[in-house]
Amino acid sequence: PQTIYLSDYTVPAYLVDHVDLRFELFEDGARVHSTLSIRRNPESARSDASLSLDGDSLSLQGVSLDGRELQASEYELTDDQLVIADVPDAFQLNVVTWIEPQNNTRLEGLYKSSGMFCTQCEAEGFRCITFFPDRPDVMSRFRTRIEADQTAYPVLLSNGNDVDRGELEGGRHFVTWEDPFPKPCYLFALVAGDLVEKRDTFRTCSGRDIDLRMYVEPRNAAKCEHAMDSLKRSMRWDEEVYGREYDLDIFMIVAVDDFNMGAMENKGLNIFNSSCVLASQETATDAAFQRIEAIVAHEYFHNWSGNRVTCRDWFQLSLKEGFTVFRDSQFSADMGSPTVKRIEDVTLLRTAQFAEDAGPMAHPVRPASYMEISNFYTLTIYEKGAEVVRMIHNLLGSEMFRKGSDLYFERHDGQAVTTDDFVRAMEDASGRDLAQFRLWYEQAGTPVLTVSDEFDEAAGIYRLTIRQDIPDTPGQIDKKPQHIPFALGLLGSHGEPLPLRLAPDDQDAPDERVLELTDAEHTFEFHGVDERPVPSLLRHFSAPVRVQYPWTREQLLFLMSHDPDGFNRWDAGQRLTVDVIQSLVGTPKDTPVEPRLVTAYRHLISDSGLDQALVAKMLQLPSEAYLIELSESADVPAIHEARERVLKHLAIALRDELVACYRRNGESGAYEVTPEAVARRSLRNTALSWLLAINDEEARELAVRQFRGADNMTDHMGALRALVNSDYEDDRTEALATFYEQFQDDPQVVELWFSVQASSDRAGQLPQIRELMAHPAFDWKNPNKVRSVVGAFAGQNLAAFHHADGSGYEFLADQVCRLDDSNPQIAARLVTPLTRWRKFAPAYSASMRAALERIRDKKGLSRDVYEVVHKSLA
Ligand code: B3K
Ligand code: ZN
Repeated sequence: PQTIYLSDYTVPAYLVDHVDLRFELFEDGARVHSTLSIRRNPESARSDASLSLDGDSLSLQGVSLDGRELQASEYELTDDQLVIADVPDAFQLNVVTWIEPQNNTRLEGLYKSSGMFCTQCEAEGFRCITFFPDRPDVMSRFRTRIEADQTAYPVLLSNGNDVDRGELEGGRHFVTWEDPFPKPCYLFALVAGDLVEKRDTFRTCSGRDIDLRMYVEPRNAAKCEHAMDSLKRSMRWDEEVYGREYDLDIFMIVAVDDFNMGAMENKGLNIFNSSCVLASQETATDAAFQRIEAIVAHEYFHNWSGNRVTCRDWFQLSLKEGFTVFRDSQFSADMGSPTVKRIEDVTLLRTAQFAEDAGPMAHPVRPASYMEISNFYTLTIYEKGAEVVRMIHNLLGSEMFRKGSDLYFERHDGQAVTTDDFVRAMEDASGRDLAQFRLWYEQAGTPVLTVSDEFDEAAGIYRLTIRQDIPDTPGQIDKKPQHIPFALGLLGSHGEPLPLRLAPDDQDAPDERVLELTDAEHTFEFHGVDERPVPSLLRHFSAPVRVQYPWTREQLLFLMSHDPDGFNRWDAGQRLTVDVIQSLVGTPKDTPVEPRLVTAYRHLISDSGLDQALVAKMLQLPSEAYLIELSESADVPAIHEARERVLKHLAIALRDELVACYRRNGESGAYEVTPEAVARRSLRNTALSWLLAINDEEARELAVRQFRGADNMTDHMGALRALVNSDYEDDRTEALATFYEQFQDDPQVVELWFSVQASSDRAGQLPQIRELMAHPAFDWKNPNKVRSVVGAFAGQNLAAFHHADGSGYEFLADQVCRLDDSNPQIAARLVTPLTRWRKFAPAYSASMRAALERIRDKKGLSRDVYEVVHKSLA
C-alpha cells in the first residue's frame, strides 16, 4: 500500500458544482445514475486535460460526456480510478454504475442493515457508490432521486428537502431530495426502509420552525424520546453558547444496527448506530443515556463545525473532530456535573490516548502521512484534538474564544479549510500569538512535566520549577518545547488557598493561576509564603500532559480532602491508590495494605455531606488498563492480583460502611438521569460489587433482590455484573440465563449481556468466549456484536487476554484474520491491544509479537490491517 503525504497536497484539478443522482434500488443490487456538472478549477496549476475519478468495487455500465456515449477506448479503468484522457473546460458527465449493497460487508458506501438500505461515506465511501473526485475540498450541490419498492421501502431519505415524490410502475415509488448547501461527498447519505417516524419541532432563535424526525424500526418506536430531547437541548445550546442556528427546514436521525462507528453527521440526515441513539429506562444504562446525549449533540454540532465549514483534506480531520468533541464536552458539562464530565474525559485520555501516543501508531493531531485514513479516526485526533482546542480556550478565556469561533465560522462558511485556518481565526480575534502553540498540532507524544519545588523560609519564597520533555515518537525526535497552560493553586496547612503572589508587592493576587510554559524549563517564585505549601498542580487537567512530582502519601491524602478543585481532589485519590497498588505488585499476599487508604475511603463512603457525584467517581479504583499504561514492563496477572487484593482489603475493612452506603442510596422515586440520581445508582452498585467480591452473604441476597426488582437497566446490570464477578456460580448462571431470556429480542441489551461476560475474569475465559461466539445471537457481520465479545475480551478482560500461555493473543490474531476479509475497518481496530506489545514483560511481549507476525503473513491482507501491523512491528 501507498503512503499519502500532507506535503503532496494540491488543489483539485476539477470542481463539481452540481451532482444529480438517481438510485434504482433492487434486491439483487442497485443502479446508480450520476450526472456531474464539472469545470476546470481555475486555481489548479495542472496543465493536462485528463480527468481522474475515484471508484472502488464498482461495475461501470456506461459513461457519456455532454450527452455523447464514450467508447471504451476513450477512458481507462484502473483498480481505483476512472480516467478520461481529454475533457473540455466545462462539461456534463453521466456515469452509470451497478453496485451490490446486499453483499457489502465492509459497511462503507451503500449497504444493507436489517433489511434497510443505508450509507456511510466518510471518509472514502462515496467512491463505492459512483465514480467521483472523492476528497473533501470538492463541494457540490446534490439532488438525489431514490426509487424502490413501495411496500418494502416506504421511507426514502436523503439530504436536504424532499421536493418531489410519486408512484412508479410495478409497485415502485420515488422521492427526490435537494440539498441547497454545497457539501463534500462524504456528507452524502441515503436511507430506504420500512421505518416508523417520530416527529417533533424546534423553534430557532430567529423564529423558524424546524421539523425534527427520527426514523427507526417499528420495534424501537418507544426508544426515541431521549435522543429527541437531547437533540432539542443541543440545538438550543449551540445557539446560546456559539451563536449557531440550524440552517435547513428538516433535521433527521436514523438508527441502524450495523454500523462501524458511533454515528455520522451527514447533512440534515444523521445516521446512528442503534446503540448510540436508542434508549429506554428498562434497556439502557445511565452511561448509555449520557453517551447518547453526547453523541446526538456531537453529530448535531458538526452541522457547523464540519459541514458548513469542512476539512480541506483528511490530514485536517481534527479540525472538525477535535473542535466538535470539545463542543460536545462543554455541552455535557453544562447539562450535568462539570467536574464529573472532566474526570470522565481525562480518564479516557490518560488511559487510552496516552497509550496510543506512546505506542507505534503515535501520530500528531494533524498527521503528516497515512496509508489508510480510516485508521486515523483515533483518540489522538478526537480526544487530544479536543484538549488542544480546550487549551486555546484556557489561554484566551471564553469571551475571546467565542470571538475567535465567530470569526472562524464567518470567514470560512462554505469552505474546506485547515487546522491552521482555525488557529489563525483565534489569533486574529484575540490578538494573541499562537505560533509556538501550533506545535501541538505537529508534534506527537505526551509531554512529561517534571516538577520540583523548594521553600525558602527566611525569604518567604516558594519556588516551583517545571521542566518539559516530549518523548520521541515514530519518525519524530528532538522535539521543540510546547506552549503549555498550567493551572495551579497552593494550599496552606489547614487546606486554605494561598494567594499566588508572583512579585513581592503583588496585591489582590488570585489563589489560582494559569502559568504559561514556553521554555524547556521555568522557575516560578511565589512571594509572601509563610510555611511550605502543598501544591495543587495542573488543575482541571489544564493540558494533556503527564505530571511528575514526588508527592508523599501524606500530601495526596491532604489534597484528597482539601483541594478546592474537585478534579484534583479526585486525581489525588487516584494517585494515592495507584501508588498503593503499584507498591504491592509482586509482593507476598500478606503484605500489609497502607492503612491510611482505608481511612480515606471510609471517609468518602460515610460522609454523606460530600458531593456524592464526586464521591461516586472517587470510589472507582484505577483500572487495570490505566495501571498498565503507567508501568514500564507490565506483568498483567500480577497487576490484576494486586488491584484485587486492595479492593478486597478495602471491602473487608469497610464492610459495614458499604452495606450502609448501599441502603442509604436505595431507590428514590422515578428514574431520572440527573447527576444526583446517577451518583446514587453508581454508589449502590459499587458497594454491591465490592461486597460480592468478598463473598458477603447479605450482599448476595441484596444483589439477587436488586436483580429481580430493578426497574432500570443500570440497577439490573449492576446486580448482574456483581453476580457475574462473584464466586456464587449458581447465582451467576441463573442470572445470566434469566437476563437473556428476558431481553433476547433486544440487540442492544444482548450486547450488554455479551460484554458483561466477555469482560469478566470469572465468566470470560477463552473457552467461554468461544461459546459466546457460537451463541445464536452472535453475528460476525454486526460490529457491535464483535466489539461486545472479542473487543471486550481483549480490551477489558486483561488478565484473561494476557494469559501466560499466549492463548489470548493467538485467539485475537485468529479473529483479526477472519474479519480482515469481510470488514477491514473493524479488523484494524481489533488489532489495537496487540500493537502495545513493547509495554509488557518479555515473555508476554514475545508472544504478542508472534501473533502480530502471524497476522502480517496472512494472504491478501487489507490496507487497513497492513498499516497497523507493519507500523507496530517496525
Ligand atoms: N464523522 C464520523 C466518523 C466517521 C468515520 C468513518 N470511518 C463520526 C463523528 O465523529 O461524528
Ligand atoms: Zn465527529
